[in-house]
Amino acid sequence: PHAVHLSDYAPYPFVIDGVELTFRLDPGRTRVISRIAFSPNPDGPGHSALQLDGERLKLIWARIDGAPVEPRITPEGLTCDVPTGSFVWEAEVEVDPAANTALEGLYMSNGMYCTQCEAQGFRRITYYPDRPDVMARFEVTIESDAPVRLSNGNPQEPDAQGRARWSDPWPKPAYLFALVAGNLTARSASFTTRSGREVALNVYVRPGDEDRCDYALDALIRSMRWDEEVYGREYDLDVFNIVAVDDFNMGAMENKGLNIFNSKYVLASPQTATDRDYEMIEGIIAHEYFHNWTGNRITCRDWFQLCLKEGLTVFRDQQFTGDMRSAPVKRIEDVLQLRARQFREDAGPLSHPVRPESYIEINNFYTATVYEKGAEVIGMLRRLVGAEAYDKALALYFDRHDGQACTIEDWLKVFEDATGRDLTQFKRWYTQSGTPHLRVLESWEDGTYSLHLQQQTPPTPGQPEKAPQVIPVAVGLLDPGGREVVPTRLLELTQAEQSFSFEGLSDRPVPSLLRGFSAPVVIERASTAQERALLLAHDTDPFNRWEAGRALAKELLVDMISNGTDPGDDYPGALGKVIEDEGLDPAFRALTLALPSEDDIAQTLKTAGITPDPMAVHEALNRLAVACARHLRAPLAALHDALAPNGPYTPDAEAAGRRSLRGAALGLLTRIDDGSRAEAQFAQADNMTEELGALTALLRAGKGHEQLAQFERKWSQDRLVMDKWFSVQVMLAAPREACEIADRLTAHPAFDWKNPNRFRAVLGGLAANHAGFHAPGGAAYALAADWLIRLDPVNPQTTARMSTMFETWRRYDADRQDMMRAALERLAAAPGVSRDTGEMVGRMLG
Ligand code: HT7
Ligand code: ZN
Repeated sequence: PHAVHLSDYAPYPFVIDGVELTFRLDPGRTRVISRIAFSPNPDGPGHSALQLDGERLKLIWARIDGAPVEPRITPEGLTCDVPTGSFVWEAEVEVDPAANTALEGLYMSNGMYCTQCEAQGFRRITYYPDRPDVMARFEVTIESDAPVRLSNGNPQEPDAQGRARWSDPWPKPAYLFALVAGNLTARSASFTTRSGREVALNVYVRPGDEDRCDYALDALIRSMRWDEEVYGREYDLDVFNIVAVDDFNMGAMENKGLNIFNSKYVLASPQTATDRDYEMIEGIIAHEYFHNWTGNRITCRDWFQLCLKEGLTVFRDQQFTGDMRSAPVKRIEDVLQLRARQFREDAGPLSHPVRPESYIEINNFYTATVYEKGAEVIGMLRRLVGAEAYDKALALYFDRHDGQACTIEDWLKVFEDATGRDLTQFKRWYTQSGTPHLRVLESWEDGTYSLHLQQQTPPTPGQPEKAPQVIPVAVGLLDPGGREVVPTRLLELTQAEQSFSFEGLSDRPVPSLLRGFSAPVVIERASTAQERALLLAHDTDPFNRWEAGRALAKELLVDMISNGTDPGDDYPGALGKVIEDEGLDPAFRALTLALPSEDDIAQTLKTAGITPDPMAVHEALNRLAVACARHLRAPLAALHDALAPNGPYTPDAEAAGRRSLRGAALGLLTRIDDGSRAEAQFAQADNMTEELGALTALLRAGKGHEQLAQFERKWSQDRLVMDKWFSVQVMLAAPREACEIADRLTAHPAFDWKNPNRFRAVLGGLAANHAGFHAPGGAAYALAADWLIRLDPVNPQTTARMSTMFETWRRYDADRQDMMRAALERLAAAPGVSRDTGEMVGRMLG
């Protein structure tokens, strides 16, 4: 397979004046009739043959200006000679949705037709220039006896034969096309935009699921209002439809006016969804809705610019959740995610820039780097120019580029024009891969405190040398008593090394560095446990307060693992002060109480030059948890009692925060008690957060087998809850049992391995059990590889994505490296390995 390069971009030779599509739906033989009006592109290369993308299509006939033609067909598309000037292409193709297990293009899920076209799925529906810079208006006719037939845009009266018709007035690239047909039922509401447009809102689900749509509908309404209030963006069609689908490769898709969602991110009731599920639903509904402006109205010129829409839309959904819930708590959650997924990616063989320069399979670049680091880059830009200038730049962006397919250069030019700032150096955040490390040295003399900052980015694949980046470092200073003596100041580090001074201080201060996690970097600073404890107790910046606790835990764990030391009482004591502080948000206290993950500790050890032993990491974390539980037994029990539900479940942030603190307390207590507290919570729970919280506390402590069986009996008919049942028992299994449990579950009658959610629950659960996945002997590596090899021909996209469970293989000892490499080599050598998986494995083996 050949690589595509950013530098090879060339405009398409034609523009499209209109597209008409007719679908005759049939499970095994759907016919798609297209009529596409082409004209020469004035910005194109001049007269050319017509080249259309197309894969797995059976061409029935084709015509140009009404005359039959016989194009040259390859597995990737077709070429056809065309007249100079404008012409009309017409064709009929046949596709087989029932046989489409890859879940790209037109496929079936539980008897319902649906589509997934991003990134390049439309070419599996009909012959078309399947590239984001070709934008066109679509008219769609659907012939099917399904009661619900949907496409993009506004619904039209059915035609004379009763066929459903849709008209989308907004030009769009093919990746935003969508069609849904089936026996669905809707929950509906309406929204009036600020200019008075009445918009019908519908959430379509399988019959029986309609009582689980209210939260999604409410989140949609709040997203629409927020985008008007904060970004001045209004919705632009008469309807906004959301459809929940059980078989879906990712979370959701922002098709114009017809968002399609993994049902996991739509359906919620207190009994079946956890607080985390509710928060994810709110965030993903918002994310897809916000794409209507950042992605749809202004789209990407080519797939290298993916971060243009994804980074900005993630940044917007993070702002939204911060506004709906607690901004500091949201920031901590986002940084936890960034470190767990993006820093991990950047530290391994899959590291790539936020704007990559080449790819073999674009689906492999929907990564934490493009999404989450892409969002961080926007956050830094906002921090550097200020909130007001950011708003001005965004207004200019929407004004200047509405209806266009744009690049990162366009985006940065808007900021340069709006602020007068030169962003040449800032652009390196888009082009350089790797996580910068910031070494911090300090001096103190005559009331002047100086910070000497040095930046350095380790080499990454294809980028041995790095140039200095612009790093916004938010700093505050505390005096030794914990009083803030210098409030937050934004330092702009632009050189490889630079010093910054603070004068007129009476005592040597304790710095609070990188407040709010002002840049996605790793700070290297030798600091004492006393300093950390001071920040944990007194920092005015909530993020750094949490960060100080986290750093204390990590340093202690590294010491326990490397030197065999005991956990001691200092860390549990410092935690105790936070959890008992009634003035602090319970959600914040819960985050402070949570220990770092095993994967995080393994990565921390590696960065410190120590080869992690997953079993030692597991054991140290257990010991620390037990020490915290013993030290804090009384306050934890008091919290668990005091935070017991005192009314019916509500999913709001405040109630969820109380439950998360209660859950964290229970998790620790169950490690040292006989399990009766968790068993009682499990038996009494009237909501999934409390029920699953109790079950996970029991499983983590090696108990709860009876509860696991009860849970299965109770929920065997609920597919989303059963995904939880499959995943928790693998994820929380003891290291030496995890692989056997996963293996046993793959033989369970409900293990429908072609369903991505179910496959991820078991095999993803195994990979998420750090010590279980890396348990001695390598059985988990082999089991995971066996299943990935089996899934690849059926669903390459999900296989390739899940193969990243092996991306850290170079982190471990020689024995584990050999076994993980062998698993990857087996995947690479699988007969007919997909382009998706082949590319990922090739990059991982480097
Ligand atoms: N823009 C959407 C990405 C997506 C996707 C990409 C590749 C293959 C399948 C996919 N499903 C959805 C989702 C988003 O970022 O909003
Ligand atoms: Zn997105």
